[in-house]
Amino acid sequence: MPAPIQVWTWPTPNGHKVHIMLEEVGLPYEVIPVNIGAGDQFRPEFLAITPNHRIPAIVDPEGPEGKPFPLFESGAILIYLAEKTGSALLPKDAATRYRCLQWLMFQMGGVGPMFGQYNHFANYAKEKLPYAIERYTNEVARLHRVLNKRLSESEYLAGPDYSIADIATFPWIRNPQRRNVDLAQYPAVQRWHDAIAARPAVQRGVEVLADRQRRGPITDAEREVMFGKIQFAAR
Ligand SMILES: N[C@@H](CCC(=O)N[C@@H](CS)C(=O)NCC(=O)O)C(=O)O
Repeated sequence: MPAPIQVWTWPTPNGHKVHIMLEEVGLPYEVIPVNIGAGDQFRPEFLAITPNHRIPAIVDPEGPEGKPFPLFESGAILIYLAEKTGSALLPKDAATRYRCLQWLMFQMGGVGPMFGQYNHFANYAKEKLPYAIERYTNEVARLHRVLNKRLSESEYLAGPDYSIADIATFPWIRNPQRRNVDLAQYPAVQRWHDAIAARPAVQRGVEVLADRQRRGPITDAEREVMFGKIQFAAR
């Protein structure tokens, strides 16, 4: 039995990617909660693993050359865990593998940051700026259209099989009401979402730390931690 992988995490879409992946590949793992609304991401023990003070991060006690190995950035973690386990979730065939990486990068560089900005301006910002809300509403809709086109032509993002590209994207598509999106407008995305949501590993993954999930509007204290001086202090 391999030593458990430490997962420094919180129940957010980027955290869920890693929880789902670990459940899919069946590696043992130990969850270390990092309460990002309370400022745990700035604790020295977490900064020793990631200078970016964002979840998720992992420490594999049996990393390359058998040494403990810290890693941050959810996309890199998905690739690492797929390669570590030899999983077909990172396809072996060259063309499908690059297609998988292409859609993984599309999630990391497009879906995640743009949906995140939508959340910021529509849900977190005190001042509601119409230009910003309109821009990110349009971008969220555009990205759903791109996904819908791809998924009208292909069962999953990389091709006929479920892959780390789907694992990265799914947590951002679930709970569409948080982005004021009606998935019925994107029938191929809805079909894909429902297939992934039915997977037992996915159901277990999204339950990790579910009892710690933030409910209701953001508080002033959380806003200060996430967007105030603490966030931007030199470290
Ligand atoms: N590109 C990073 C993004 C990580 C990220 O933004 N994590 C958020 C939670 S989903 C976070 O830790 N936020 C804490 C903060 O903003 O202080 C990844 O995919 O791992």
